[in-house]
Amino acid sequence: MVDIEQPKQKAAGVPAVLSSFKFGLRSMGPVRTGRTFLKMNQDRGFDCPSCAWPDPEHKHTAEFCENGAKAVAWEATRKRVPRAFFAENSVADIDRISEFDLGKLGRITEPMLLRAGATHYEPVGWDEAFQVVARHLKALVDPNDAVFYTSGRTSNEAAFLYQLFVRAYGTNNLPDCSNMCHESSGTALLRVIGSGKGAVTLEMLEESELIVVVGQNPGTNAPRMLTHLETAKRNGASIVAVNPLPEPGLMRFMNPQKPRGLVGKGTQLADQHLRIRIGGDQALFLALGHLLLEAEAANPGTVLDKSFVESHTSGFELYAKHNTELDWPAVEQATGLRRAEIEELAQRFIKSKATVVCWAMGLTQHREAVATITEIVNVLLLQGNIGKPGAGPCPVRGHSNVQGDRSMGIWEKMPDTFLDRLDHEFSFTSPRAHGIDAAETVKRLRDGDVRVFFAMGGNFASATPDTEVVHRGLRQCDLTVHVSTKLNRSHTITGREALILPTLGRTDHDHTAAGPQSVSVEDSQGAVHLSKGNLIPPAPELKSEIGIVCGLAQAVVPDVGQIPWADFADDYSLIRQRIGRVADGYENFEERLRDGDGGFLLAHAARDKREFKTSDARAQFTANELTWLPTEPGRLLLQTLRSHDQFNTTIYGLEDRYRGIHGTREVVFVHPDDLAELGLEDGGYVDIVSEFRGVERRASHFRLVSYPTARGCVAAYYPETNVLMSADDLAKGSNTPVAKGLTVRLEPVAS
Ligand SMILES: Nc1nc2c(c(=O)[nH]1)N[C@H]1C(S)=C(S)[C@@H](COP(=O)(O)OP(=O)(O)OC[C@H]3O[C@@H](n4cnc5c(=O)[nH]c(N)nc54)[C@H](O)[C@@H]3O)O[C@H]1N2
Ligand SMILES: Nc1nc2c(c(=O)[nH]1)N[C@H]1C(S)=C(S)[C@@H](COP(=O)(O)OP(=O)(O)OC[C@H]3O[C@@H](n4cnc5c(=O)[nH]c(N)nc54)[C@H](O)[C@@H]3O)O[C@H]1N2
Ligand SMILES: [Mo]
Repeated sequence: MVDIEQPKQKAAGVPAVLSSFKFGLRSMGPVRTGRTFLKMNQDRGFDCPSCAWPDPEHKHTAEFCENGAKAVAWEATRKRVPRAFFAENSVADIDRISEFDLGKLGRITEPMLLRAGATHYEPVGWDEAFQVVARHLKALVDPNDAVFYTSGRTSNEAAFLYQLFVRAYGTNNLPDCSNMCHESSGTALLRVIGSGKGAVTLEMLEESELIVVVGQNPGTNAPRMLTHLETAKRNGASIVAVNPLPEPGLMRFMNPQKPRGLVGKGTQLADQHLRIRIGGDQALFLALGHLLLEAEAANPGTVLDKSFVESHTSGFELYAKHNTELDWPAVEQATGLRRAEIEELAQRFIKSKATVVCWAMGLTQHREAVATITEIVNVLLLQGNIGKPGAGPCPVRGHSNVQGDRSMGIWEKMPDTFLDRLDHEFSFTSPRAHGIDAAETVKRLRDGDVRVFFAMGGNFASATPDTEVVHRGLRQCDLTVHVSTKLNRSHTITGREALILPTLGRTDHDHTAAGPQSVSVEDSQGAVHLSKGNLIPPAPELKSEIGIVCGLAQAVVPDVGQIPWADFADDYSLIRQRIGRVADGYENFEERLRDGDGGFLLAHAARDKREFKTSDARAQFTANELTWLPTEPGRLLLQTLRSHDQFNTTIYGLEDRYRGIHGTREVVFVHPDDLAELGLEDGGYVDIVSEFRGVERRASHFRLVSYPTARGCVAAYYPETNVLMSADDLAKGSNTPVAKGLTVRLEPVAS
């Protein structure tokens, strides 16, 4: 039943614990629920397949959260999609099932093939499945007509072999979910601090005096982060939320890991909330930098870390000159904030000796995301807030191993230094021409220029912009292949031929001819550790992602280089030995895992030694022009975001408890004054119409929800709103599809 109520004032607590167990019991039953939840994020257990937030040394008890528990229960379900399902339902029938209901069908257990001209998938043996892929790939004159996508759950070992296979085949077409996620962070940070990775560890975060959480909803998307924010708070930190929405997780938190967090009022987390207008962050940080410079000029030697600026940075003079004048009216318009609010935040920066800025999709999925992130780094550099306890830039990654996949070479433009080592290690020559990213793949699909589309996990058909265009493009492929744990939309939008290759998940026990195997992952803060599933797999013949890649490689590129695919399939430590000789920072991988009792922290020059691997070995100040998103009357800025009951395109349920939404996802959150101004009413229905470069795109029939969002800003859930995005609307420099800050209008329709 649809029910809309007031948004919650606080997050987690008893409802979160109950919700985890309810979902667990429903999917797994009592024994499996206990067995699974107790092994999560534990020493010698499996890594939670949900978000990339780190675990404190992997030694604590029950470090799990409601949404991690849902991710696990979703994967560890007892349900299986039976053979009969595919015999009874044509692909067109399955395509009519919603993403939510597809996920509920259960785990897939055997390879399924859709033959050319057929209407139904049919079971097929592994060898035949590999031969189908080989037949298509070998027939291509140009390997670049094939595309190999990766989602961020793939383990280090599987990712490493997968990119090796793709490069041995002859292309760098390795787009990944990161292209749509933190690519802007990587691009910006690499440019200004010489590493694309965040420069803050868990311990550093807890020592911070000021933590600014910008464009991120940790209460839903990285719930375990709240525990660490709470600790930092107890250590004296102030916490500031910069967000168009008053996200309950940030406002008040009841720690479900602690008895006193289950009852009572919880911890007040945010000391200040700046209800920023969508796309106003660059203006905000420009203003903060301006205020810091002004305060330093008024009281020299009290605000900036002059010695850090002089010895470790370049570009300060230019930046300071550029930022002496500030157009306050423009800043207020851009941010929707009052000058006094910005000045209050500036005072917090001035007072703090150690500041961390965290961010996620609210910053990265904007046209000017790269400039915005470099603007944040400007402010951090002014006070020397990098490479010391309690300080630094902290992008919070999404998928549990998205950062590790990059370290392993999943990137369409991996540097030659990596490729040289790869070639040397395996005695072949990998291509040097850059491949295509996710946005470019969408464009190639649109132009009918992709022949084979292969996906290692994920749900490309739903996660990408311009849904109709992507679907049309996928249907024009000769072959589409998906390595997956469960059914999703990407399996029903098929090429002329299509394969579904089922695989083991993180929670499944992986036993090869050489015995039980573990894989490894790298979290958001650069900690690497082993992960080992403990549940009996859904079917005995199910292969791991590693087994699948090795099988494919033996069918497609058996003679390229010297690559012992069969040995790799049996013994994953052999893969780690090779990773240790190829991947940056992973030297002596296997030994360090052993010595570190299953985990270790990767080095990060800027974080550990204030060394910056930029062209002049200094961190870079950048002078950016003020950018923001003006709108015409009657137009609003739309952000597409996650509910509390989904993992990306996987829908766990129709509840967005913290925001007061029950039983539906087709809602659009609008400020009450905007509703009044537009002559719309809470509870009424509208079509959302986007207008990019004069082209209209429509998402039909959304219920209006009056909500305390920033003025002029509306929000609706992803992926239902991906139909509104354009494949040409991309972040400058990173090519990330713009998913926040779309110009839209709301057209009333009959309910
Ligand atoms: N349970 C669960 N966990 C997840 C995921 C999931 O779907 N479910 N997804 C995983 C993945 S892949 C990722 S990338 C992360 C995503 O984690 P988040 O980035 O937290 O995800 P979103 O829901 O996109 O939330 C964007 C936040 O930014 C705010 N925002 C939007 N526009 C702006 C803006 O212009 N300025 C500012 N300052 N704020 C803005 C929104 O109000 C919202 O709070 O979570 C990961 N973890
Ligand atoms: N409008 C809009 N679009 C967005 C975003 C947004 O905020 N707004 N966010 C973007 C972001 S941040 C991201 S990361 C992308 C996500 O894009 P993807 O990573 O492509 O999408 P997911 O929904 O995470 O993929 C889920 C599927 O992965 C498969 N899967 C799950 N576990 C495993 C496993 O262990 N192995 C394998 N092989 N498969 C598995 C399951 O079949 C499941 O259906 O979407 C992007 N798209
Ligand atoms: Mo993501």
